[in-house]
Amino acid sequence: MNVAVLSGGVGAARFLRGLLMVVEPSMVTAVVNTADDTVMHGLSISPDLDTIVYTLANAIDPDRGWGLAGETWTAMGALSRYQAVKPAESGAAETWFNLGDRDLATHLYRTARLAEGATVSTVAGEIASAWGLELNMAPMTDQRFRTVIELASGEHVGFQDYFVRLRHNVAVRSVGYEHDGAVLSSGARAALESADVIVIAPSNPIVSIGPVRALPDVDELLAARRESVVAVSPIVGGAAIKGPADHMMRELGIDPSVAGVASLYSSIAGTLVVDHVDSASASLVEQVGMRCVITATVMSTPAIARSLAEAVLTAAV
Ligand code: FO1
Repeated sequence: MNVAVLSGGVGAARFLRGLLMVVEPSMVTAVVNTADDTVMHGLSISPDLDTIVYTLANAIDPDRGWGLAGETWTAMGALSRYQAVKPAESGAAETWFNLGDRDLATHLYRTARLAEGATVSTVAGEIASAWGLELNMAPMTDQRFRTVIELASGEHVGFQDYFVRLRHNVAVRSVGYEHDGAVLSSGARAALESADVIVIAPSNPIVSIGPVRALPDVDELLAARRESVVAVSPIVGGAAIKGPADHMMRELGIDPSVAGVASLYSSIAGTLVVDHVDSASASLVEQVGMRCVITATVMSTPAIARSLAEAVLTAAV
C-alpha cells in the first residue's frame, strides 16, 4: 500500500514514526512543507525536512522538538564577537535562530549541493539516505515559496521571524505566500497521484498544510480522491499539542476546535481522526460531511503513534 503524508514538522514526524512501523518505508512518501525554509548566515535551512529526518533517525532533541540531541552551540557563541562591529542594518551574525554545531553540517551540505545546481528534492533524498532512512522525502516544491505573516500591527514578517524571533507571541492578521509561480515537485505530484491513501498529518493547518494546499492543483487532486484522504486533527480539546495553531486559527476567525479543523478540510478529506477527548464533537465533524474516527492521537510514545497510524489506514476507504 502506497501512502503519502502531507507533512509539517513535529506532529508529522511523530506520525511518520508510527506509520513506518506498519508500512514498508519505500511505500511511504512524506510530502513536506518547505514554506518555513529560510536563509541564515547564507545557509539554506529547511526546518520541517530536518525535523522529520532527525526524528525518524532517532536523533532529534526530544524536548525542543527541533535540532539534534546532545547538541553543542560553540559556533553560535562565537558569533557574539561580531555583534559589536556589524552595521545596524546588517543581517549578519544573527543569534536569535539557534543553529547547533552538528546541525550546521546539514545546512552546510544542503547549501553546497543547492549551489552546485542540485534540486531541493535531490538534496532532501540525499540527506535522508545519509541518516539511514528509506522513506521517500518529497519537498512540496523545488522552487522558492515562503510564508509571509501579516501581524495585527500591519507589519509583514517572514515565518521564522514570527515563529522564533517573536516567539509566535504576537497576533496574526493574515497569512500569505511569496513565490514566483512555484509548482509541486515531481516527487510530490507523483505521490499525490499514485498513493492508495493520503494522510494529512496532525500539523498546523494554516502554516504547515496551508502552503502545500496553496500550490496549483493540490486541492483539486485531493478533492478528486477525497474518500482516500484522511486528516488527523492537530487540535485536541481546543488546543494545539505544540505551536501556535490554536491561537492562529482564532485570530484568523476559525474556531480552534476539531469542528474548525473539519471546516478547513471537509472539501479535500473524507475522514477526520480526532482524539477521545473530542468524542462529543463527532457530530459536528459529520455535519460538514466528513466521517469522524475517534482514537488516541496524542503521540507521547511511539506505540501510540503506531496505533494512530493503524487507525488512519483502516479509516481510508
Ligand atoms: N525553533 C525555535 O523555537 N528556536 C530556534 O532557535 C530554532 C532553530 C532552528 C534551527 C534549525 C531548524 O531546522 C529548526 C529550528 N527551529 C527553531 C524550529 C523551527 O524553526 C520551527 O519549529 C518550525 O519552522 C515550525 O515547524
